[in-house]
Amino acid sequence: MKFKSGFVAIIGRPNVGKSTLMNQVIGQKIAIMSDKPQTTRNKIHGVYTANNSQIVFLDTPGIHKRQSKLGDYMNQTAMSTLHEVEAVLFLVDASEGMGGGDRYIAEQLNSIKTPVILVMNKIDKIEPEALLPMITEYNKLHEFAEIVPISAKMGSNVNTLLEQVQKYLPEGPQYYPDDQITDHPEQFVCAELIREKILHLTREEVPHSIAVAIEDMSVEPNGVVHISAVIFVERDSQKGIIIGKQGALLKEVGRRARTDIENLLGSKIFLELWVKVKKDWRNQDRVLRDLGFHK
Ligand code: GDP
Ligand code: K
Ligand code: MG
Repeated sequence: MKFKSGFVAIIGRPNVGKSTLMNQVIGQKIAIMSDKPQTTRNKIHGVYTANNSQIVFLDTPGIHKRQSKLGDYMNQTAMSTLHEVEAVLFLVDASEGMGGGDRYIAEQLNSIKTPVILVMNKIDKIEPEALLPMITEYNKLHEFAEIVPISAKMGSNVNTLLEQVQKYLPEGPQYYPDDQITDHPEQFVCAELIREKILHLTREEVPHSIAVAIEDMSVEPNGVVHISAVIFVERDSQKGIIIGKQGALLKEVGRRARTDIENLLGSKIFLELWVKVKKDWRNQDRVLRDLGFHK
């Protein structure tokens, strides 16, 4: 049997469970998850190797309405990816029904030739009878190659989904070794884990105004990994929020991030966190490039 391989994009409006699905498939936490939209900013590659085939998943930033240069970047990244892949997984939240955001994406999909698999997620939250009318609605908007209901969180029917995806892979090389699950540098994942903790610990006004950059990551002679990270905010008031009363919030961010990063790297770490104000960074091309948002 010849080896099959290919790239598959996971798209869908924010919070439908794209990162949860990828983590479920890959079996390890690589894309950060939260209940706030726009958690994922870059494309994250997850690699799944099994049954004489390799699927490279691209977890795209959510497609959403234009707000800022960062928003534009995220839309472009998401749409341009769809032409480059063997199949598209269009994730929707079956527990919420079709919304304007889902409709918008389904319509965008009519401009690409790539097969689209409609993945109806969060079925653990609904009665099975609720699926059929929703499928009828979605079928009016696009001719889907397959329709697969799943629960990314519980792992239900995810194997069926993987089998369906494998059908669309052409013969191809093994791009990554068996044991590799992501092609992102560890530094990027560490920065994302720190950002995730801030999202979890702050309210609405902060999350979209932060970026995290790892300034230094080095191994000390005793094996401890020393990481120095900078949290960028847009305003002085946000700096105050992130630091918290007597540094309490930043300390908690560090405590939680350290646990996850130690699990990721498999070694003890020493984490230094700094908070810096970079005014209006979301609308500055140069700053975006420095932070790793490549165009
Ligand atoms: P993304 O923005 O599309 O990447 O969504 P996330 O993967 O970050 O998930 C958003 C929220 O939905 C998180 O709170 C997840 O725990 C939750 N979620 C994702 N998949 C499921 C599922 O299958 N069932 C349930 N009940 N919750 C889910
Ligand atoms: K999210
Ligand atoms: Mg995500």
